[in-house]
Amino acid sequence: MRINGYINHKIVLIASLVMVSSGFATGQPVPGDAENIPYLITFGKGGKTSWGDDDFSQTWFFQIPATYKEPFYIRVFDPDTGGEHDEINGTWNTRMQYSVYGGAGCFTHEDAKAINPVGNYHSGTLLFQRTFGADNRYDNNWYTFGPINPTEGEFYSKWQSYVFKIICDGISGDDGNTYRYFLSRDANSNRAIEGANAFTYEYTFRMWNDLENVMHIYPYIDSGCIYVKINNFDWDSDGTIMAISEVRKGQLLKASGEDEWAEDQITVLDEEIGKSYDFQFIKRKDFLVRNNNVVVRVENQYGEMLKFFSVPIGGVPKYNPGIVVNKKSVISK
Ligand SMILES: [Ca+2]
Ligand SMILES: [Ca+2]
Ligand SMILES: [Ca+2]
Ligand SMILES: [Ca+2]
Repeated sequence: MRINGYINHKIVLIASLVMVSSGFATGQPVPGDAENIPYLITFGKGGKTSWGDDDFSQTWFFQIPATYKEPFYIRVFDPDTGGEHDEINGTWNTRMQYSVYGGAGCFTHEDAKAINPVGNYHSGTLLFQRTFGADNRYDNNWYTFGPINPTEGEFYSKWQSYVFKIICDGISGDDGNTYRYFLSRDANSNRAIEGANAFTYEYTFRMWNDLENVMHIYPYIDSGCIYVKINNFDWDSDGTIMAISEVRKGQLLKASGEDEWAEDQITVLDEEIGKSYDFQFIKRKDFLVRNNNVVVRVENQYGEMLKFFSVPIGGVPKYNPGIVVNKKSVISK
């Protein structure tokens, strides 16, 4: 549908506001609804980085608005490493440890916000911990942590929210664990919490095994961002990675090959501040790269890591040629 730029912009803006204010039914699954990513993936620490996980650990945070007072649950789909969904290497011999943290420092400790599982990245108060190997009970099924009282989280006044952390560590073995999370009001089903969100600083995920699906992640551009450095790992030369915003039609990013990092840098435009980029992962079409796992992280000019939110802040950006870009911001690199 082609409509004039001004109206189109208004529609996008209204859609964005609706998404931000509702957050409902989209904020709770990890990966998020708008991302079209089948699974998170974490390998056992005996694995090879060439299979697509650089550090055998993945950390996610959940943000729950202080207005929500009821107990909640963190549900994990296919927490085991065996049977369906997971990626075998030889025989199944891998154990995954899930740790749920609340309390002071679970989010704001600097090691928790770093991209490598070193130092005190397990900061905060341990609420739950459970280790899974191959386990028929939870294969292709959900395991539920909780109930959790929202006030057991770390209160973060800037968001008027409580923040929790869940870490998945591949403590032994060499197989790949695919899994998903859901932040739920209910222990036995997935019921979203209005206004909640989830985020990570380093995203390790599985691509779809087909040629047509496009996968997305949405780094949030906070005020003060002048440029961002984008790193991706083990993309296996699987097509193209693009950055899109309302004022960026589709900028190709340098993409990695096998078992290597690629780094690229883009200058942030004024119009992009306070919103999210859409990073699109578009698989090559000449042959299917199977079971492609990739790691992505973004940092600003100070080396601070940007957050990937499951519900993109400001909504999913759509390029709009009707927006006049502030020329000053283009020149000011
Ligand atoms: Ca194995
Ligand atoms: Ca499984
Ligand atoms: Ca699994
Ligand atoms: Ca890969």
